[in-house]
Amino acid sequence: MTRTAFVTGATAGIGEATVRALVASGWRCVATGRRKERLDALVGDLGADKVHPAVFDVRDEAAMDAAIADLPDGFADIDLLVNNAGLAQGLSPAQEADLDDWQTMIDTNVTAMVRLTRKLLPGLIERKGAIIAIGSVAGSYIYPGGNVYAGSKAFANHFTLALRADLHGTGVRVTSIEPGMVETEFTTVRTGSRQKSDEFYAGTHPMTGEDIASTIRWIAELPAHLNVNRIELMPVTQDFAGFRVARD
Ligand code: NDP
Ligand code: 8X3
Repeated sequence: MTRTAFVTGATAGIGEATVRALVASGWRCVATGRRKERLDALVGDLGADKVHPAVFDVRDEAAMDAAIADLPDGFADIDLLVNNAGLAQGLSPAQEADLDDWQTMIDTNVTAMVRLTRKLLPGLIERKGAIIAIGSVAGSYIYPGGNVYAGSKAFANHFTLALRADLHGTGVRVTSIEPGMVETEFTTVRTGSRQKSDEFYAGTHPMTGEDIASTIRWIAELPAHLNVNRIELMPVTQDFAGFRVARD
């Protein structure tokens, strides 16, 4: 039987690669994002029988409700929720950061994720489905300028693990995927500059959206009795050493 995934943030990066990987393995996908033309292109590439485009801003609860209510036959019974949509804005130290940037990250990475999860949970329980969330190494290891992004991803990592506890006995599988550097549009969005993004990844051999997508697909297709609780991935060139001291 064809299974259906609901993948947020499918207009770019990890989410787009995830839709492509899942469809290649026979899944149907609800693909979400604000950029309609990107979702239309995905439907054009993969087929309207495989991809349903749901264009909405995840911060808009009414739009989220309408997108869920409007799911057509064949896409309405969700077996897998991929909580992927998210962003960082800015790298300024907390004392200089823009409060609007902080609010955008909280609204997107925290509020929208928990809202969508809560709304889809009854169906996921009914079908003994799965939730895979994209947290981040930024939720475990601190770097300067990470502040609210790091906090939002610590929330994502822990909310996902907490879901596992609440869903104990339901048969729903829950996984927190926590990647390090993945070259997507993430750093262009964070810095507002494609050039800064190119400089950030230059020479680092970062992971790709496809690397994370193949991990998502692997986890989604494991036998029903097996749960990967959390998985942390980094490119070989990145590590987690971070202690610093300030001297007089
Ligand atoms: P991209 O910028 O390439 O993709 C982000 C996706 O999120 C886009 O599809 C975007 O769609 C969607 N999105 C952002 N804000 C909204 C919104 N308000 N409403 C709807 N959709 C939204 O970045 P990545 O693929 O790298 O990021 C995906 C996830 O992975 C994020 O949660 C990020 O925090 C996480 N992550 C990324 C890492 C990296 O190094 N790249 C490392 C660890 C975690 P649109 O703009 O069309 O709305
Ligand atoms: C972003 C991961 O390593 O670029 O979530 O900060 S990193």
